[in-house]
Amino acid sequence: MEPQKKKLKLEEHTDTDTVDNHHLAFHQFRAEKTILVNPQSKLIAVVGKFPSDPDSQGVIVAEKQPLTESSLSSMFSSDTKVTKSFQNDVYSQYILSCSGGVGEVKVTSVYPATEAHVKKYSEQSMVMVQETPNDYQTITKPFIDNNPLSVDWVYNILEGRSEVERVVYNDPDPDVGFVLLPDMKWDQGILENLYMLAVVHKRGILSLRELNAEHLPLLRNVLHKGKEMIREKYGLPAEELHCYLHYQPSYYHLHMHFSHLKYNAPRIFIGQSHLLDEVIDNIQLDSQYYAKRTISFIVKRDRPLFQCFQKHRP
Ligand code: M7G
Repeated sequence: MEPQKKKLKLEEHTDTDTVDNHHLAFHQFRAEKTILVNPQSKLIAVVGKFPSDPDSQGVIVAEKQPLTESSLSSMFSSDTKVTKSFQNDVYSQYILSCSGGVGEVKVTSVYPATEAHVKKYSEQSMVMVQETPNDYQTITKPFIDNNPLSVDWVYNILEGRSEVERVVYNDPDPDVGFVLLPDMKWDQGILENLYMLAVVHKRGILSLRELNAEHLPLLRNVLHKGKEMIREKYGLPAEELHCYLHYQPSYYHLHMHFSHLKYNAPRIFIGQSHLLDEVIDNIQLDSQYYAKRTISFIVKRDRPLFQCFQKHRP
């Protein structure tokens, strides 16, 4: 026998209809409890009831629609309200309030952009590279000397020319000091997406590869003071934070990333990130640890660095 379909709480005028053909009357739904909020998936789930059926509960899972090419015309329309968050060198960030159902969009712009920027932001397949100490000297180091993305934006931060009001902490010591501020990728809206950047004052330390025992006081200072300042400013305890370095970085001026443990931060995965705690420990065991070891890293296939590796190690 056909199971009897329950009469659900439908739009008022369809009270006698079944669920198959009609919308739920969302305007009548009373959310009682939020059971999941996922800012990264832009998703919320709630449990609640329709007052006209107090014996039944419903779960509603709501998810924002992703942006598509058709969203662009709304975004770039003259009706869009534009609010600037910050500008540093060629980089700037805005909140666009768009019509046409697109809503609020966080926008990062690079203008004017070089070909290297276009490649950095383009979708590409990834490849794994094993970089020996000799490869570093003969391939990576010459690449860095000739082709790096400009770090003028870093100097603007260190010298107080840009993002001054965004700085959370500045230890001006030339050897162990650093500036802590929100990463361009975090709009400071949702704590679970916390993504902070610590940029060291000392110049000339290109990356993880160049770290040794001489840098231990600097690394410890960033780790401990950075966590303390994030707790003070955002109330987030140290044990809910990641602190790590990327290898390879995009910008060759030493910097560290702090992110919320719940945040699936950009390039947090194996082959790209090195926990600062472990970096310190490795250097304590052997000052030349990062000079001597082979380091594997994942890089986009079209990035100029991978092309250099292909040229030298076809
Ligand atoms: P990376 O590991 O060198 O490169 O990190 P990635 O972008 O490939 O991860 C550099 C970090 O600096 C990134 O997380 C960027 O989002 C961040 N960043 C880059 N720029 C140009 C700026 C900027 O102008 N201001 C701030 N606050 N962060 C930036």
